[in-house]
Amino acid sequence: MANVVGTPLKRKEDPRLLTGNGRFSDDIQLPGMLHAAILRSPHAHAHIKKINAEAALKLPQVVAVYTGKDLEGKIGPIPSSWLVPDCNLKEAPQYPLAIDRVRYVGDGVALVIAEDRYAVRDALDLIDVEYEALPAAVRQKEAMQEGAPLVHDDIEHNIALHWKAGEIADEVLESAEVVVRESFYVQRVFPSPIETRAAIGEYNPGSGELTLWCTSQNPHIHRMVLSGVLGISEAKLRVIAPDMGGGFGGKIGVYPDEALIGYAARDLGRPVKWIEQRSEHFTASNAGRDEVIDVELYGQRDGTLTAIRVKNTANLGAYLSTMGPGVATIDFGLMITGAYDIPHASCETFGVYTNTTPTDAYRGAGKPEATYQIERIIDLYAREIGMDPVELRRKNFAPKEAFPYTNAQGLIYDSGDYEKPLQKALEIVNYEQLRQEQEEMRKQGKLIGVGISTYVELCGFGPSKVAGAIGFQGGVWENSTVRVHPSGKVTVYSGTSPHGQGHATTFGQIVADKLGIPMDDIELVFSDTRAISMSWGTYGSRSTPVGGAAVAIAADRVVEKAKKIAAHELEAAADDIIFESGIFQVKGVPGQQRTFQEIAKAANMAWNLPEGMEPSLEAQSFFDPENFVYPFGTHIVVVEVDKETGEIQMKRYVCVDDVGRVINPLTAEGQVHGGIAQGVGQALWEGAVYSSEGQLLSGTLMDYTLPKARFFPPIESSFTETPSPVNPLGAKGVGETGTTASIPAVMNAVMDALKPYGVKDIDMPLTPEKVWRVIQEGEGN
Ligand code: MCN
Repeated sequence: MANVVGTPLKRKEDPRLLTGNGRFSDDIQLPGMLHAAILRSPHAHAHIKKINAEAALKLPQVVAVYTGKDLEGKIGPIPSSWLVPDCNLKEAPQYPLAIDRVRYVGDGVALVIAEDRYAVRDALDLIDVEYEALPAAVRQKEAMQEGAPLVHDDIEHNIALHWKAGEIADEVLESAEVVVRESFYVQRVFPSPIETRAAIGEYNPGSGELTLWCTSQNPHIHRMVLSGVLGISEAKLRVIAPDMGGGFGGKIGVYPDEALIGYAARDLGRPVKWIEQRSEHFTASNAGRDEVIDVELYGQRDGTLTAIRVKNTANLGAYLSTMGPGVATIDFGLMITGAYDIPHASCETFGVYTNTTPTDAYRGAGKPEATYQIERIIDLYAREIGMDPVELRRKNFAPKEAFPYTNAQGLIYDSGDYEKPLQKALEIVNYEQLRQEQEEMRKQGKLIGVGISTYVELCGFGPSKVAGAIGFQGGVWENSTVRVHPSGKVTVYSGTSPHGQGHATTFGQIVADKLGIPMDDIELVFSDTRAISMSWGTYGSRSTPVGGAAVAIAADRVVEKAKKIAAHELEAAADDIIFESGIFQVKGVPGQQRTFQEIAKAANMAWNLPEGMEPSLEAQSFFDPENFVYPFGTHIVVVEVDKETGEIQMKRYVCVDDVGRVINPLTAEGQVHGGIAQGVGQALWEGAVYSSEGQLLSGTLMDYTLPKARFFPPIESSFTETPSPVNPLGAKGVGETGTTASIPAVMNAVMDALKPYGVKDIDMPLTPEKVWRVIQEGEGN
């Protein structure tokens, strides 16, 4: 079998999951297992005066109660993994349990361990904590003001970091004929995977090994960080990510909870399980976004854009999360020019501590925010100079001939042809006609809007030396082993850690093509630090361009060795062996051939190998890409706004994405759909609401609206293919493109619909109430 790359194969993982044979964290049952729960602070900011756990400890099933003081000196603080340089970064220590002060609603105060999961929750209620409430800093701009409550006493104005990139000369700004200014708020949202977080620890006192099953998108990062926090050798700490019901960035982070479970399992010598409650998830799991973005776009009346100046004030929450500091700085600030050849750019980011749950990467991590501000301000600029928003975009696109293209902030976009998906999307949606229809409808009093976003995003981080230079406390390479068994069946080990993306299928396709064997002969192994030496996990849409590339390289190495064995058996030179569709054949001599399976057997038996060749057929690769990859595309949304109710209905959603070579069009399209759902969710429905005291008012699924399938029109998705030169697959990531592109596309559509009312911006989410108010005000009511 060959040529399955590019074919829309159904996901190989689904039959197992759909028939209930998945093994998620809560399915894990170990003999003698105890259950854990974490008492969390109800205050956003308070001193802990006293903790009395006597009543809880009297419950017969309760085994232990730990407080922050009990653990002092025994477990280290949880470090951030992205120490962005040159920004005066101030990292406040985050201990696994608060010691004398809680800093957000949800901050851990005590860990309770009991024989069963009911007793453990009963025990939580019996712990008496005396707090002295303190004023809270909640919103970032207010938290920076003189006199605002300090989240950490020694960090002035709550400023965790102040980062700058790019400078613009005064003459450039002064020579602009047009300046458009706007302040956008990309609100805080919750990743909300179907499965909440979980951890199960098991300690073997004989071997001194600790095994931790946890909902991690990157088990090796968990192992690396937790080995330091728990003071255990990486060789004695095994981290396994079981099947996972999604992550969306929320399971990248190394959390206090996982450290606590590892600690308790070791301390008590019995397995301990912790499953996060849904309501707990809202306050104890990292949130996404929460950035106030002030933008100024400069240019000429003819639509030539000359400069963009951006200030981002980011709410980092009470502590620096694993990736948090990098999201609003590097990920955001280097992408502010988007797909446009704007020669001058500058970005300044303030990262601010507040008494709220920490924020971290959430699908897109910085890129949706960067894309939002540029795609929104470009629409406002088009409006200002009376130009069609498509024309303005076209006029300023980084031209196809300029690739690899260096943007104003110094990033080198690997490959691009922005006109291609734009043209295709315009044709699909029939843009000219759509605009005419819109005019007609407006005359009839109907509010139809057309929104466009021509995005580019950065993903598939690499190389590792760049990661080091930008303060990432890890590498960004990937690792794979392709092991061929005597029968010719194959096990592939990959360091990426899929949790819904379909790597077993996609990577299987890559190997099937390389080795010319059926998909069913290939098994994939992921997510276990004992099986895979080292890796950096799944996030930043890196698995295909980096992990998939590592798989392809390892498979190529297998073929290289197999060719030598075939040449030896066929008494030919290795260069004369052609390998096609699983058959090794001597060039020009039909019939002189060996199958892949025959060579697999020969390699493993080692009865007749070339002189000096080692037995077996197995290869490993470590791939460190030379650059990031930059997928791009065009999303066009048509909406209708109901004048009477402010409700928004999406009439059409057309997207044309270019993610380089598409490995599996079906799973890739699934990724686009999922990404769009989360982006549209941000634009229209989702949003964390905090009171001025720091209480989360949207902490249940009754108060926080997640997108539902029925809210969407059919998504008309297609691809163009502009290969990436930075990996052997020519592939770019697709996991986040839908989110990045859709937020401004939907907003632009609604703002276009509301154009008759002169409104330029409304804070997301665009709830019917907000939209209705704008219409009422516009109509002079
Ligand atoms: N793919 C393809 N061709 C390409 C690129 C990707 O066919 N050129 C397909 C493959 O099936 C691949 C999938 O798309 O398995 C995603 O690949 P990639 O873009 O490399 O992204 P990752 O696998 O690294 O996944 C991470 C990305 C991110 S950052 C978030 S957040 C996210 C997402 O994936 N979270 C998800 N998609 C998710 N999907 C599910 N179901 N659950 C999540 O938590």
